[in-house]
Amino acid sequence: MKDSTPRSIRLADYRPPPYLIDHVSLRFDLRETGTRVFSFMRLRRNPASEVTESLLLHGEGLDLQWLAIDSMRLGENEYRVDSEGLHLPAPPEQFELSSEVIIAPEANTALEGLYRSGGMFCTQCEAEGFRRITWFLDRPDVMTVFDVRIEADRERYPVLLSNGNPGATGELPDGRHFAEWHDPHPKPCYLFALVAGDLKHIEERFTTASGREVRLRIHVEPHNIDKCEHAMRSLVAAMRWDEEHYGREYDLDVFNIVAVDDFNMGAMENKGLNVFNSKYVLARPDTATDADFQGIEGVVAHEYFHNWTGNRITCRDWFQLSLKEGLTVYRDQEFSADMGSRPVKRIEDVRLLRTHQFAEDAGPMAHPVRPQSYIEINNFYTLTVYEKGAEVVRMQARLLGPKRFREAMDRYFERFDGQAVTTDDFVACMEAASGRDLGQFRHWYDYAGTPVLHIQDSYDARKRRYTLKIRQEVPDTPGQHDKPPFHIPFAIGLLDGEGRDIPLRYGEIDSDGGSLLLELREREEVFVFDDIEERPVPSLLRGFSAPVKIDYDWNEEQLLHLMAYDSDGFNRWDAGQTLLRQVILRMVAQRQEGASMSVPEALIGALRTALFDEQAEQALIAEVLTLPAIGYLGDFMAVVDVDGLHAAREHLKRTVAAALREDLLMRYEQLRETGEYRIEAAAIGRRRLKNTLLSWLASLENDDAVFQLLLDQYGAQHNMTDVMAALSLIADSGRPEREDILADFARRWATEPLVMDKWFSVQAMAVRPDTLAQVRALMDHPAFSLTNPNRVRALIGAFVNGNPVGFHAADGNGYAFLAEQVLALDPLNPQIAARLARALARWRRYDEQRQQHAQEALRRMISAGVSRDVYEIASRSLEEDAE
Ligand code: B3K
Ligand code: ZN
Repeated sequence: MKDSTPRSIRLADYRPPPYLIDHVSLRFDLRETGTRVFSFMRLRRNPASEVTESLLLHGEGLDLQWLAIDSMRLGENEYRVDSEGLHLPAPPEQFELSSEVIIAPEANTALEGLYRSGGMFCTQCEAEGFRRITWFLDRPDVMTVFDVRIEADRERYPVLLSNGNPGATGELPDGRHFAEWHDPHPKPCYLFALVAGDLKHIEERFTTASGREVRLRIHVEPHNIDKCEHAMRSLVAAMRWDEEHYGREYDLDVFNIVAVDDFNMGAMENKGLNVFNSKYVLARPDTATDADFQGIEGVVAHEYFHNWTGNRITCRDWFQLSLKEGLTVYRDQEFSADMGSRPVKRIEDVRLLRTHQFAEDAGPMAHPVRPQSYIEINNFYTLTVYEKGAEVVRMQARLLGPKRFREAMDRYFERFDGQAVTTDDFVACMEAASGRDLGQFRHWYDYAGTPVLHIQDSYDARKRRYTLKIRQEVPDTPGQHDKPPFHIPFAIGLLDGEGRDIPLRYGEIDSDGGSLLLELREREEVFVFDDIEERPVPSLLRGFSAPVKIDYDWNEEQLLHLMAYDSDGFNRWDAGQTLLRQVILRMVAQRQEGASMSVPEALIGALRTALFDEQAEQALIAEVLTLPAIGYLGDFMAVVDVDGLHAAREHLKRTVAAALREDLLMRYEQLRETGEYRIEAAAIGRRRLKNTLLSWLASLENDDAVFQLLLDQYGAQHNMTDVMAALSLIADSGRPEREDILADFARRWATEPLVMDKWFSVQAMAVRPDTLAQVRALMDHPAFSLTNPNRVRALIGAFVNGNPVGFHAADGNGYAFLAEQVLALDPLNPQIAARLARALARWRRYDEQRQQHAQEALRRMISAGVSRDVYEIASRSLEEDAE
């Protein structure tokens, strides 16, 4: 083990910080090799702490030059430095600590702390990166006022940025210059940021609701200056939206965004200086797809919204991460729903949750929204903390209703502004505003696992009575068994034979003509509805009112009825998905028995009806025509049969496409792009539908007319969405033109790394026998680099997570490849290595032979002596109790 034996950090061990740091002044002397950091900070004993022994200031890899308390240099026997940091044996009640350290950003490939990306300096401090910059109490409940002075070569680093508002600037000897920054808002050090580089910017002025003038700037490398507009539009829209929906205004004179090429995740909400992965800033219609544009809008908003939910009110400790992340994801989801199509956004979010978070919640890494322990906090920036966390906020909003929820949020901002708090504090505001007891609801924060609702219904024609019996089960997860029942908001409707909602009443609750919001609290509950004239078709969990699984024995007729008539758009879509799932799983079983796979006529008819639905948004039709992912379907099998699932999906596509070929072609022609590219909901929906139809058609492998459509759409080069839709289908084909088209794309975009990422991904995701060999070969391509996380995700990540057939190949070569790459990456960037390693977490779901190969790969990682990050993932994946 590189780090001795990794130690678990536990929520139960939380203690307030022994000292507080009221103020810090930092001076950075940025150099190509060896950067000096001078720090002057005022500390005082925390009245809320009982600890009186020595003080530990976190620090890692700092080359200490000198240290002084109240201007008195300390001798070497007056302090101690170890792998955790700086220990001061008996510091005064109040003192100023000053120090100078040398750090090496030029050698920092982990991309945590201060590092180089391209020609610039930048930082990433969340969660614990600040300790790689200088000594500090690197924990979120220590909030400090920061003053920063940056000194650097004027020519190479004309732009010098930090948090807060700009102060003095000026010249220094030797061609150097400086800039000072003052951030009046006390903040935890994880929100510190610094950027220095040769950057160009676009600028906008924003006047807040109360009249404050804010200067907005987006800084990029000069050649990217023509790709910033969409990010700026998104920022302005987000600022307005937060004022209108939450009454939250921006609170500094400037707001800066910087795009950085080497970045471990999407972006970072540093106070007043958001640092972004360039993937979430740069976009032009010819370089970015609709999904990229929407990703930018969502991430720009997410980081901006953190200014209130995260920065002004932050987390007491990292176990409370969902306090800021779940809430901010909920806010950005609602923003995007308002900007585009609300039903489509909901479907996309639920698809992500079901496909990936449910898998996490059912595997060895399962953890509650508020985890109880971790080895490496960076491993807990998970779908559970983010996406399930957002669902937990959404359920509270639903239970309270819009008015009470807004009151609760107002109360939260009022009560906790400037503080570091807990998820309990948040729920307490919900309780206070609504007068409701959310004690049982808190289980959502404390227990892992996706609850399952086992539902049975019956209809008594004589009594005109319909009965729903619901039993909830929360599965065991590692370290958590026999969980109590949850408080679950459960929205339902009952459809009559004509497809209309039957008006419902249950006790005090009225369905308002449509849905009824039931609240489940018991392990088993029975709901009785009287005066029901005929056996209804139940529409369950409308709008996905809770992140649960439904176990109900649907028949085909019911699903077709819901697909056609449900007044809840989400459930109309979901009925189609359930039907598709049933059909595909049945086909897999047929294939396993050596029988031929059959596609029911009724399904083909329903898809045809959906195709010509005049009422529905085009994007929604596209969603209906999108097959459930292999990863999601696998969860419904005792042993995942990847090849069977792939074969069944393909066969289904081919059968439907053959039956509906003329209809698909006609609709495709109608939807072809003619005018100017527009990035707005209706146009995005149209492209989405058109390209979905194209993918159905492309399953007709020997159809030359269809293949010509792919070539034409690629050749038209109308916009990147259409180009990529065609390219990925071409890359997936066995046609001879494939190589020329791929080469053409690479020629066009050789100098645009983010576009080359798309080229890497389509090849890595192609289902072809030679894909793994191709991926290996592409690792030698000049555009690839193991030190850039985007490249790694685009090539290795796309193969491992986006190509189930290739990755889970029975010979184990995919798993061995993963182990090899994790071990190559780990010394460079443990966070990225650990992310990749997760792909093996659910190895127990596969057959014996694959299990053997997966275990070998995981053991190989552990025995190689890996980082804490990878160790935690690999060792938990192998634990007995894991699944
Ligand atoms: N808060 C950051 C994530 C930091 C991840 C550190 N490993 C981005 C976000 O969620 O907005
Ligand atoms: Zn966030």
